[in-house]
Formats: sequence, structure tokens, C-alpha cells
Amino acid sequence: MHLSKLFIPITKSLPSEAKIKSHQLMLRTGMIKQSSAGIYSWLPLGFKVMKKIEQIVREEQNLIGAQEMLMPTIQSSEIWKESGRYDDYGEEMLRIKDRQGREMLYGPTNEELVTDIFRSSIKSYKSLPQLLYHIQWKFRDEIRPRFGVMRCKEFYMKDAYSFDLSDEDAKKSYNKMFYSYLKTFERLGLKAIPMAADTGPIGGDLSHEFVILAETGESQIYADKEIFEIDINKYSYKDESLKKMREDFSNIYAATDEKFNEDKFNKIVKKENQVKTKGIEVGHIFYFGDKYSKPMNCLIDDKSGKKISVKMGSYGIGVSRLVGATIEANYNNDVMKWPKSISPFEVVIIPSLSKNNKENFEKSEKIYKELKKQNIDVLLDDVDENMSNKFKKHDLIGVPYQIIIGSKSGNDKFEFKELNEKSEVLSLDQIKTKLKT
Ligand code: 5CA
Repeated sequence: MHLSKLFIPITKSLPSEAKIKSHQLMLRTGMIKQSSAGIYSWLPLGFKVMKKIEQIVREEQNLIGAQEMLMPTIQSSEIWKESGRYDDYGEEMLRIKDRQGREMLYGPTNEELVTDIFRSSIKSYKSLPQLLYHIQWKFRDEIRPRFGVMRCKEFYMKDAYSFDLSDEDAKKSYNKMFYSYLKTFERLGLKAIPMAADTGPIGGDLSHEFVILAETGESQIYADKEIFEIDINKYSYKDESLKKMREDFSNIYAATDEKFNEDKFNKIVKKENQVKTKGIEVGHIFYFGDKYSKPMNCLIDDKSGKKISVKMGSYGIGVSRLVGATIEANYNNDVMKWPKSISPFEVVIIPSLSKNNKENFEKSEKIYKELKKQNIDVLLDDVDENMSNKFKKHDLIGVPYQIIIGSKSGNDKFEFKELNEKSEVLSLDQIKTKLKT
């Protein structure tokens, strides 16, 4: 892509309504545009990053055998009345009437709808376990939408639902998802810590929030610093290993505000290990047994032919929130550096075009074509602007690698720079190898 053709409305000024760095950066680089309070359009740059995050989330879900589907955004109130949540959900639910006067709603989550789908087709323990997910827009009429995509009314979420015969099997599904989340966040370049959490309107008595540390986070967290040192790669998807992983995590104190117990914290965590800080919740998993299946009459035959309520859990990842959370974790001293796995482009070519430097321009075009041939997603900054402005702009766009065509580049060697690192002069083959590793 040539920068001059890219729809990327960069603004110089700092938007006054934006209080945290992710919101500021996303508005400044034209990743999003507010449409109304808590509702955003995703412009090409932001959309590209969000889609890359979505794809990683999808791949990790598929890896554990979760099956992708797509449920609608608009739901009927009937099923919510069956579960008893229609009234409980309160004003956060956007309620709508269709032309026949039927009560509809914009789904804030999908426990009811997926239970309805499941009960209409699965009747026997033989079809269990099942793990279904979709990635779909949700709507919650938040009283105070803020911080850009972090807390908005309309947001993009991956939500998965597990169906099992027994509590014991259901805990296995929970553990599998727990580990899958750790792997997902690791691929996104984030260190997410699972914390015992409250279950709120979703319900149940087992729940973990996955939180990344950030001063601007809305969750207050308390943890033993040892939890940050657990190496997740020593576990695997085998049931025994997953059980061990859960034990390892639950043996070290980590809790959000609602679950925090000061006496317990002081008693079991050494003073020098105590971490009290803020974090961003990027995922939340729940085990709630038959909270929905019972009132909704979602029954299956067990091995002896007895009808029992299926045991369910639900598992959410805030895909759109993750764009903001990744910025909070990686934007420092006016420089944004996207993790390679989700960067909007793999590399940017920045030629010095002062006095209409034709030679540099042609050189850049040649490199651009070469990299494209190799399937490298490359951005070429063909805008006629001085280098200092260009660098400032690219510090914001945050593509992690730059090829700078200026005084340090020769005919077949080019200045190559990783953001926040020193540059080196390399051949195009060396650059390709660097980008591929
Ligand atoms: N049904 C369950 C699990 S699928 C559920 O809805 N869980 S949740 O309420 O915790 O939401 C899941 C994730 O969505 C959260 O961890 C968070 O990352 C994201 N999320 C929730 N509310 C918002 C919001 N208002 N704006 C942006 N992201 C949100």
C-alpha cells in the first residue's frame, strides 16, 4: 500500500476528549472515528489491526476444537424471559420493538441464544462435549462509555460456550479454555494474568478475569508478583498438565477488587511480593453449570437414559478492547510499536524525497515490488514531506520495522531499523530474512 492512497486521517492535535494514550493514539492516527457516545466506526488502519487480532483469537479457538458459528446481533426477548435475565439485565440492555410490536434486543451476550440452539438439536450425552463460539458485535448501554474502544456501547467480542455432561467434564473444558486464553494473549504479545473474579450478571461460582497490567486500567488488582513469572510454555493441552496449571495459578494470590481480601492478602503474600496495581480486563471466563440449561429446559439423556440439565460455561475475549489494550501496553514516550503479529503492516519504506528525489523514489518502488512479491505486507511512504515529520508520523503509526532510503542507503544496501533500536545497513536479502523470522 502507498501511504498517499491510504485512508488514514492523521491529526496533529491531541483530541481533548481522549484521556488515555490508546484513545489519543487511535484518534490521532485515524484508526477509529466516534459515531456517537460509545459507538465507533473502524477506519482502515484500526480495522486491519482488529481483524488480525480476531484471526489469532480464531486460530487458537479452532486449535482446541471449538467450532465457529455466527449468531445474530438482534435477539428475541422470549428466551431471556425464559432464563429470567430479561428483567435482571436492567438498563444496560438495549431494548427494541419490531414493526409487529415484538420485544427484541441487541444482544449484550449470548448464553440464552446458544442454549436455545443447543437444546433444539442435541439430546444425548453421545454428542458431548460441544464447544461453540462466534465473533460478533455486542451492545451494552454502558452508563459511562469511556476510554475509546476500552469501554464502549458497541464492541466486538469472541464468546464461546461449552456443553458437558458432568461438572467434572465441564471443569476440563474450563481448563482447556483457560490455557487457550494464555496462549492467545501470548501470541498477541501481551502478558495476561488470570485472576479469581466476580461473576456479575453472567452468574455461576467459578470465574477468572484475564488482566494485563496498565496504569490506565479500570480493574484494581492485587497479586503476588510470583504469578507474573509462571512460564506457560511448560504446560500442554493434556488434562493432567492443565490440572497442574490451574493448581499452580491458584496457589499464588491474584484477585480483582471484588474478590480482594486484605487480611488473606497480607497473611499469605510476603510484603516485598505484594503488587497492588491497575489492569485491563481483556478476557473473562465463567463456569455456571445449569444456570441457563435448567430454567430453559435444556436436557440431555445421560448414559442411564436419565434426563439431566447440560453443564455450561461461557468464555469471552474483548477483541475490539484488545486493540486499545495492546496500545496501552506498547505505546511509550510518544512511540507506538505494534507487536509483529498484529501490526497493520510488516514493514514501512521511508524514502527521503526532499527536492523531489527521483532516485530515492525509484529505489523505494523497486524494493516495494520485491517485498510484495515475497508476500510481505509493506507500506511505502510516498508522501512529499520532510524526514523529521515522516519519522514522527511513523512513530505513531507504529509499524515495527522501517527501511529508510536516505544518506545511509547505497545501491544495494539499505538502512533498516526496528523501532526503538539502532539501525543497521543491510542487503535486501538480509532484510527479507529479518522480516521472515
Ligand atoms: N458471556 C460472557 C462470556 S462470553 C461475557 O459476556 N463476559 S464479559 O461480560 O466479561 O465480557 C467479555 C469481554 O468483553 C470482557 O472481558 C471485555 O474484554 C469485553 N468487554 C465487556 N464489556 C465491554 C465494553 N463495554 N467495551 C469493550 N469491551 C468490553
